Amino acid sequence: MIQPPTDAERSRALGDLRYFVELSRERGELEVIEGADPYLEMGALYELSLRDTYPPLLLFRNIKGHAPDYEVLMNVRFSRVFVGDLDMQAVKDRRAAGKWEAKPVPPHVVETGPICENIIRGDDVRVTQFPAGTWHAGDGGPYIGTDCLVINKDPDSDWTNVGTYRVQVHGDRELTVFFEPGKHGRVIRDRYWAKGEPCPVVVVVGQAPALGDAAALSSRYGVSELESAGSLIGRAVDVVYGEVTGLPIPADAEMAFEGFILPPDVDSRIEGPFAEWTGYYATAPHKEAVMRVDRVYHRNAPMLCAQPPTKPTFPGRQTYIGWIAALWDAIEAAGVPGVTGVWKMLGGGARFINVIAIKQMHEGHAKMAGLVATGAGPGAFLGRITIVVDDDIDITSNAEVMWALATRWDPRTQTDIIDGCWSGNLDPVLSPAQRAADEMVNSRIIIYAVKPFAWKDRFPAVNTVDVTYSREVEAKWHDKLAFLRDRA
Ligand SMILES: Cc1cc2nc3c(=O)[nH]c(=O)nc-3n(C[C@H](O)[C@H](O)[C@H](O)COP(=O)(O)O)c2cc1C
Ligand SMILES: [Mn+2]
Repeated sequence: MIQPPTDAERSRALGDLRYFVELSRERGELEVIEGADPYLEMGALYELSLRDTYPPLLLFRNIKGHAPDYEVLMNVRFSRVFVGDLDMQAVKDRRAAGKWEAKPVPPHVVETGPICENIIRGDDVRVTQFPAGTWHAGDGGPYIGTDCLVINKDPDSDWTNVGTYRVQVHGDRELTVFFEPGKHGRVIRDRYWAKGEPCPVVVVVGQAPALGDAAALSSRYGVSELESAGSLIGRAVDVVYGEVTGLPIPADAEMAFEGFILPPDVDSRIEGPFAEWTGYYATAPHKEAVMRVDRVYHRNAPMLCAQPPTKPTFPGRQTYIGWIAALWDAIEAAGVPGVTGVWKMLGGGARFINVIAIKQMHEGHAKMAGLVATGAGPGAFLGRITIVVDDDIDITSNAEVMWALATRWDPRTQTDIIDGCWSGNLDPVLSPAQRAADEMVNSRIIIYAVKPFAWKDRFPAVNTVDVTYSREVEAKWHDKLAFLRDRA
């Protein structure tokens, strides 16, 4: 198996998309694809690539119907260089390196940068000249923003937010941005609308991987993800100010659209449907306010990042190290002791199934962990199931977690069900009536699959060979037995 990149390589790559591509090429993890069709074919190839746990970086060139040097780059967020190893150690390393909200690095303003190599203004703007995939057959149109940054600024403070929200193409100067209720970009947009003003906004497509990472994580309200990204890469992110909005734009980004989200009564389009990460088309096509594009900035031969959702069961999609680290940080920050691991179970994507391992220290300890995880910022949105287990369970293994459920959980006495929790349009189980009433909440379950504290020392002993003895025996027999020798 190919080794993960060195720390130095990785940290440089996270701050520099073009180096990221070069490094992946050197490591044999880049697949260049010539002549694919952005209508369905690119999406199908992408989904095929997710059969691997570490999918290759896909670089599409000579995309059908587009100028040859407008390229699309996929799988940045799932690639080996980005995720490192998919194990608990990766989460621990990420936490140790992270704490990025605690030591933000403000961006550094520069006069110009590669993003200014081409600036297209006003009526010359033609968004449709750039390749945007129609990723799945049921989609309502092409989406140029999937692995993107949406930047807007609170009108009443200095807070500049950066989030990843999907962006659909409707015309040469018309996009829509889909924010779920409660997401920061939406809270900010609505403040402009409340004043009767359009919301200034920048959409970046193609950015340093650390920026994409920070944009997709649930940073705290009021925290700028530009500063979090600076902390992640250990230096300030260079930004230029947009000509019409004054918003910061990463100076080495590949492409940026700048303009305004008009109040919905001025111009709206039908957004969606769109194949979502839950594995469904749950959000009904609906009216979404138009973002009118006044400027396009792009580098020469831009590489547009894309990462459309797929069903969360593909092996190549199980890469949520940053999200897991953020949840663990939040649980500890709330004062829960003895947490030995946090994980997201296969099949639940980055949100649905939280697993927390604890070394039980007192009565009610498991409850603390479960309740906090269910309500914490990085766990609350669509965190439908939280499972608390003892520290002897390997929570990176679905089978081990299911074993804990099967053997340590009494459904009636070791379960909490909590109503009225944060959900969104994407949630497949929201009923038509709830959607009609804009009732975006539903229940959560917390499963305490732990040995009951009061008699945990009398709980039946676990059936297993002692680890140290097992290693001794393995060493003794290794060369004689094929099933030991040929083990990967
Ligand atoms: C590839 C990708 C696409 C996403 N698309 C959306 C989206 O369309 N709408 C949305 O509300 N959140 C979307 N998210 C999740 C948000 O990026 C995430 O909740 C983030 O925390 C939002 O930033 P905020 O906390 O500043 O609001 C997406 C995440 C990823 C990784
Ligand atoms: Mn935010």
